[in-house]
Amino acid sequence: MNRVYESMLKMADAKGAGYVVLLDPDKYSASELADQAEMISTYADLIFVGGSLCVRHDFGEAVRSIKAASSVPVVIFPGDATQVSSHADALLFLSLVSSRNPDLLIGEHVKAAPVIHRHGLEVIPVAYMLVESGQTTSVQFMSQSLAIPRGKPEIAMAHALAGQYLGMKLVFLEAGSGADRHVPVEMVQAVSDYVSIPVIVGGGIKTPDDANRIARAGASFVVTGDVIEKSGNAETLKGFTAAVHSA
Ligand code: 1GP
Repeated sequence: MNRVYESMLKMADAKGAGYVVLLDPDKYSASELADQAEMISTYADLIFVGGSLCVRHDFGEAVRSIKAASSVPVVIFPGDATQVSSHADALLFLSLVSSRNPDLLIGEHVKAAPVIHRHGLEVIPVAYMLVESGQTTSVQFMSQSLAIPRGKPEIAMAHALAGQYLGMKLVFLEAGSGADRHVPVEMVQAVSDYVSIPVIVGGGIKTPDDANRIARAGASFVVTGDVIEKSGNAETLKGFTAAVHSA
């Protein structure tokens, strides 16, 4: 029942780091979603699906069309407890460990758990951490939580280790979609060196060079969303994939 997680571990091992593209259903029409998923899955190792809100589509329907067009695993990266679908291969069970908001630490999870169980979805528990990016991102506003200061890697390290001790399988360092500044490379390095579970880094990664430096600092997975939405074409994807895998 850990099929996707096991394949992520093997992927990170074999390639040094995996390249993930986030598809936020609200950014596309129904037909664009399928086209994007098909193109992305030619280059990326994984597709994450989710967003702070899902106002344009029925979430389950969006996941179904992405999955039908994709040749790589499709993993839900949920904005809230309503973003669950049996069409995905797995779901990131995110606990926002950087917050002190009980709803985001356990409350949404209680609402989602019976639905996930009914769907028989693979669940991957994740220590999700919001890192200061210099602006108010959607995730920061929606979670109404404080981000970890950029210059305090030791705070990020302690949160990541606490997540690991609680049994979480991944750490996710998040600057927020469209952030001006991605998570500092020094913080990625410090957290990756400190914990023994894989580290995912996303938010504000705009160039293949950024992605390469983050992977070289120890990230097991690098996520981009915004840059593919804005300039999304096969060449951009190819550049990011090569940069992450060559790290
Ligand atoms: C957001 O980490 C993801 O949750 C991706 O961020 O859209 O800025 O690439 P971007």
